[in-house]
Amino acid sequence: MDEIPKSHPRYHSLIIRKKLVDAFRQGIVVPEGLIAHGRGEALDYILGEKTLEPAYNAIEAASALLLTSENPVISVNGNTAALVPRELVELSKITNAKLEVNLFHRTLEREIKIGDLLKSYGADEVLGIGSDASETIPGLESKRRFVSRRGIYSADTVLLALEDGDRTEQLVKMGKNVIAIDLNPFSRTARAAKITIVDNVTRAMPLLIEYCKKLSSRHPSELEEIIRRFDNETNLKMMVKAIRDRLSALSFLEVV
Ligand code: PTJ
Repeated sequence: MDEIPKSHPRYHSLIIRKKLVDAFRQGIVVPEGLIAHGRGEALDYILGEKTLEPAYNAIEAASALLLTSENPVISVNGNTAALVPRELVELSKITNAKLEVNLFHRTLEREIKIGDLLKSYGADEVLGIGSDASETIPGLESKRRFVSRRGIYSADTVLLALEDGDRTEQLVKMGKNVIAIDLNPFSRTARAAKITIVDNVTRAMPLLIEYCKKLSSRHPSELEEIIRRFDNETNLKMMVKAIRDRLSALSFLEVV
């Protein structure tokens, strides 16, 4: 593929596309993942491709929750492995969270490739591969239902990104704290999660790392207060308002 010139006005966006297409060619991302990215890209365009205030609040609460959880797990799919492999591993180390591969379009070959990719970035262990995913999430029919006993099955907190709503809802029914990263504030995942970060995973993950580092010296009671103060529904409403304001600001395009 041709080099993307740094001077291109949409350089960052093109780099993200390239990462996904390369990972698709390597068998890490599925074609459906490229379509899902297109939806995300459109939403991100409306956000102005930047992290908005409500997302910062959600990132702070999510960091506090990860730091106070006993068995946090970071769920990894094809798109997140392609976009933020280094950050997934770094966040898992800072928060003592396990990494688990959990795919909608599940094949053993992809699980192994994603596991190997994370290990190449320094992960010591990657759960959910092959027979390790021996437990089942009740009430779920997709192949996402197969999870690791030591991982998502017994987790108190699960961080996931680019997810379909079904599994989020079932994880919540299992009593888990779900932290979702999803550019779509209207999705079932966004509404079902305890904390939803409406932001691009490529911006949200480095910020989560930064906030976890910053908050790690705080007393647990302070972290619990941050979590207690956060209300997902209110935060999503603030996000929708921010989107509405952005669209109004763009209304100079209106044809009268
Ligand atoms: O790798 P697999 O087999 O597990 O499959 C992964 C995909 C992404 C194909 C699967 O989870 C899927 O179909 O997801 P959905 O239902 O299309 O949901 C993806 C959600 O993520 C949508 O709400 C998108 O707006 C959002 N999204 C897309 N790109 C990003 C994003 N959110 C945050 N950051 C992004 N870069």
